[in-house]
Amino acid sequence: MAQFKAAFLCLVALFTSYAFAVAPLVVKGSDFVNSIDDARFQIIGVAYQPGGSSGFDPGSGIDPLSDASVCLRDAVLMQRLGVNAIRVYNLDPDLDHSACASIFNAAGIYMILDVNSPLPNQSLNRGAPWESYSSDYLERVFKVVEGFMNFNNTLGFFSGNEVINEDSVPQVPAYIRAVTRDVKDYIAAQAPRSIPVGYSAADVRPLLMGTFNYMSCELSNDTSSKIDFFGLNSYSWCGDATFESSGYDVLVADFGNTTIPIFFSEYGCNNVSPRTFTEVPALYGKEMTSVFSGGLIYEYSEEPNNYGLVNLNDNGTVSLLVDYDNLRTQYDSLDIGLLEKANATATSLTPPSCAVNLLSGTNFTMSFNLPDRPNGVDALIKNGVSGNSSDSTNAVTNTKPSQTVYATNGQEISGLQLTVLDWDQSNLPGNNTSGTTPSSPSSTTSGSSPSNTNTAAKVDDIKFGALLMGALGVGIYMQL
Ligand SMILES: *[C@@H]1O[C@H](CO)[C@@H](O)[C@H](O)[C@H]1NC(C)=O
Ligand SMILES: *[C@@H]1O[C@H](CO)[C@@H](O)[C@H](O)[C@H]1NC(C)=O
Ligand SMILES: *[C@@H]1O[C@H](CO)[C@@H](O)[C@H](O)[C@H]1NC(C)=O
Ligand SMILES: *[C@@H]1O[C@H](CO)[C@@H](O)[C@H](O)[C@H]1NC(C)=O
Ligand SMILES: *[C@@H]1O[C@H](CO)[C@@H](O)[C@H](O)[C@H]1NC(C)=O
Ligand SMILES: *[C@@H]1O[C@H](CO)[C@@H](O)[C@H](O)[C@H]1NC(C)=O
Ligand SMILES: *[C@@H]1O[C@H](CO)[C@@H](O)[C@H](O)[C@H]1NC(C)=O
Ligand SMILES: *[C@@H]1O[C@H](CO)[C@@H](O)[C@H](O)[C@H]1NC(C)=O
Ligand SMILES: *[C@@H]1O[C@H](CO)[C@@H](O)[C@H](O)[C@H]1NC(C)=O
Ligand SMILES: CC(=O)N[C@H]1CO[C@H](CO)[C@@H](O)[C@@H]1O
Repeated sequence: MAQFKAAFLCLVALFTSYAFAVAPLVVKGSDFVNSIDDARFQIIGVAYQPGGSSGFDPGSGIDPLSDASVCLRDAVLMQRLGVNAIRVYNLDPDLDHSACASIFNAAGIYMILDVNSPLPNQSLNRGAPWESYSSDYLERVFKVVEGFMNFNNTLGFFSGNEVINEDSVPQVPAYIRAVTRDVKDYIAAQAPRSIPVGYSAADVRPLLMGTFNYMSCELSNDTSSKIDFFGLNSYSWCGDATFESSGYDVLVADFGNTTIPIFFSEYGCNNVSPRTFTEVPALYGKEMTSVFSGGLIYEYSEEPNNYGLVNLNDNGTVSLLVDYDNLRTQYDSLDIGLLEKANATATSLTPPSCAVNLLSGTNFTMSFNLPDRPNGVDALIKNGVSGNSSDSTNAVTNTKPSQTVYATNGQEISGLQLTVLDWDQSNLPGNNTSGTTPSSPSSTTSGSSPSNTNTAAKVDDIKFGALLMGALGVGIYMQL
């Protein structure tokens, strides 16, 4: 009987490890670490917003993580590329995301999720944050948390994206800390584990360090308002730049004292096309990994602003672009051992206390007085909101995408398949690749043009469009 029971438990264990891949990550000092084995985790990621920032249409019943067949197709191509994380911006909290979350989990890919959207009352208004900081707004935010808090591959939430810039009023930082506080209090009251919450900043250099210090310091009278990690949207390395010419050296010096994880929440300048991603070896090399925890390339799918790694064709097929091959080549050459090495100094750092001498920048706030919660929000936190929350991760049984995928040479790639990772595994470059073409699959086409060549989009146009949307955007301020 005991033997039978042991065998049965073994089977259960096998099944469990088959179905559920990644372990939750936790923040320790300035590192993300695996909660099971304490290995350091660095983000090798891509921004994932098929349809682009303007494609978000909650009435349509579709968002980037709602269609399992699309998620399977993209997870397989991302696994093959070598990524271990995606960032998803605009989510409809009324949809069921469990199938997609389970697919990315099985692929060993974590999710970083923005709780806001560009629609009215779904993000802070940088001109008058007190108008948008309402219980309706926070209920929507909590529903996003509710929809993702049960998945072990939820790496974290962004409580804001590029809210602070030259046009934001001085009160904005206090409101971002207030939203961060409310999200963290909601997680503490309702989620099965502590999930990190961070802020994603535009690279507006005069405001950057003030923003970072304001958000990451310890406030003894409002402890949960401190961010757990900081994302920087940085487009300062273009073409064959260097560590110095890109200003990455300045970032490393400026952020050298960080007590929380920092990473590029968007990067990948496209002024020079095709992109060869020479910043990738710099970001994951010795000079930067002591301060940065990787980054997310902007962006998976080709959209009007020309940052795509793949073309999502109207007929459901996918065409890989040369940037996909170039990025994969760069990822494949990374020293994974270096990336996973934990550093006892880094993991034991504690944040500084908030004080005005940490702050800088013209018109940057000097006040750590945070707004009180709007009426009714305490009750939302205490009682929970009714989001579309799946209890847990499902087993992924269908591993073969139904869509055709074309290599950069136009040939169809056959044999594409999701590799379901073992428990406690996340994806790594060079592992878990699938798919071949009739001609040599490994020939990279670096140097040739993407099939849909367009000249690189004008950075300022993109920025303007994104600011108009009032939320996410490609923060392109190369003020070196
Ligand atoms: C999530 O991680 C915990 C360990 O922190 C583990 O006990 C649990 O089984 C995991 N759940 C899934 C669905 O993988
Ligand atoms: C969850 O989403 C599914 C479709 O995505 C929908 O049919 C269902 O009604 C939603 N449930 C709730 C509680 O919103
Ligand atoms: C936004 O929220 C405010 C305050 O709750 C409300 O008065 C206004 O009608 C809302 N606007 C939209 C477009 O929903
Ligand atoms: C980092 O901390 C050291 C020691 O406290 C200090 O001298 C230095 O100015 C700090 N650097 C930055 C960029 O804040
Ligand atoms: C370890 O972490 C500390 C604190 O962040 C940093 O100063 C140091 O350079 C790191 N060492 C290595 C080898 O990365
Ligand atoms: C789908 O569309 C792409 C891009 O227009 C085209 O190259 C491909 O041949 C089409 N495939 C099918 C099966 O229609
Ligand atoms: C600072 O704020 C003042 C008063 O609102 C304004 O006149 C000035 O232009 C601002 N300066 C900058 C650099 O934004
Ligand atoms: C909380 O502490 C900060 C920093 O010490 C201080 O500036 C702020 O006035 C305090 N807020 C309240 C409500 O006491
Ligand atoms: C996975 O990747 C690591 C690091 O690149 C490599 O050492 C290892 O051999 C790979 N494993 C498999 C099964 O390909
Ligand atoms: C089949 C296969 O290649 N599996 C690998 C997938 O990636 C993980 C982590 O990178 C490896 O441990 C597996 O061996």
